[in-house]
Amino acid sequence: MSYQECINCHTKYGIDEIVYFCKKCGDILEIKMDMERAAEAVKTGDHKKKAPLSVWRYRDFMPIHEATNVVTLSEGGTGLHRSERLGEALGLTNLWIKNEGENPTGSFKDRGMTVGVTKAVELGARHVICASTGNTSASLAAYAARAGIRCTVLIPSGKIAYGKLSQAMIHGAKVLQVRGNFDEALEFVLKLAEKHRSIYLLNSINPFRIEGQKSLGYEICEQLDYDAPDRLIVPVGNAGNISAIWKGFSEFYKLGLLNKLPKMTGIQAAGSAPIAKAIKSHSNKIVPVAEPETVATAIRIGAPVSWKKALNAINESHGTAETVTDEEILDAQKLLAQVEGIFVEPASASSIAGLKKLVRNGIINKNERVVCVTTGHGLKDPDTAIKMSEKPVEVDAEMSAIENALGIKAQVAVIQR
Ligand code: AN7
Repeated sequence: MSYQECINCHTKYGIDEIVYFCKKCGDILEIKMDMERAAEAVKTGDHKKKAPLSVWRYRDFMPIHEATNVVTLSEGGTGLHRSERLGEALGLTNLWIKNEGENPTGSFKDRGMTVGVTKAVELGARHVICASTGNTSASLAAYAARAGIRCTVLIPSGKIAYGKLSQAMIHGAKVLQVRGNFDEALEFVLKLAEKHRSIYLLNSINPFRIEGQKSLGYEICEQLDYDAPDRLIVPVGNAGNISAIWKGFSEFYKLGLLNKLPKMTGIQAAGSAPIAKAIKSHSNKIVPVAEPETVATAIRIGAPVSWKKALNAINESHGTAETVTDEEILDAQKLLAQVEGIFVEPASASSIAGLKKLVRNGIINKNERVVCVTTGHGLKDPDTAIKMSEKPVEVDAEMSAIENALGIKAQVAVIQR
């Protein structure tokens, strides 16, 4: 049987107990997977027979009862794209992009929500809630709609990208725009879920979300034929994803499916980088940022809840963390879109911007096999994309005007017989 365990004092909790923080020490929890069940699945190859590459291919690795119907929109199974042209531009020979924008609501959050909302329904919850910089709310709203349960999302007023807001709204969530930042909104949902026990909390402190997201690590392993990359680069906000991906790789390692582990490398926006600062100063604690600021609104988070898990992932894997400026983020977004055809939102592009900086600084060497995770689709934030791109040229509806605009000479048509 799998169970929940405090990451600090290791107090154990049952898999069907609704508990968000350790009752003894207040720290966050993680799921300890049923290793016997997983090992059996590996031995028989059952997980591969069950489904194509996707979150639920790993059902035997998930803390969900066998009889439960899952709430799914076909998440995971995203592309791992060999990126030769981008690699060349950055001076790398073996670069890959794992593009999480290919998920049903356009971000990696769907991996966590399919498991989190399935668990919510399994526990009998009829109302789910989260605080969000945008993608979590879009995803939760969709999965709650799919499950037919009530959904409330708290978002920072005026600071989330329009695409994400439109998703939460059209899926019928109750959207509360809090006059404050994400960290403040999160404080409220934590208190609300403690006070009103019928409301089930689905922020990434909920360890069932992390279980879904760990499939990102599993999939990369499978897509690389069980030969782990040398390095995994991912944007970091609340730090759930980097922790989840590390959990995925570590579990496959413990199951004997891998013989090495990647260096986990977290990238944060310079204006909201408590984890990168802690890593750079060799500290085992973070100093929260009171007023986080960045164009990458998805990762505008000053007090990441999973900071301890993230520091552990980075340190244990001998990885690192780096900061990038807004300008570097936007340049990377454009570069990726124009040399690889992959359109991602600014927060996602921070992994590419970080890669560029780490290559430049000699931290990453040119032959490392690097996987960059791009976490969310570019259409989430069309305003930013339009602002930084070449403006469309308006032309008269005439051939000569169009040729003029293209800088090609008008030619006299030769009619061939
Ligand atoms: C595109 O939606 O926190 O480090 O509330 O949307 O796991 O928090 C979003 C985070 C990276 C950071 N890239 O992941 C939310 C939210 C994108 C994101 C992150 C987010 P974590």
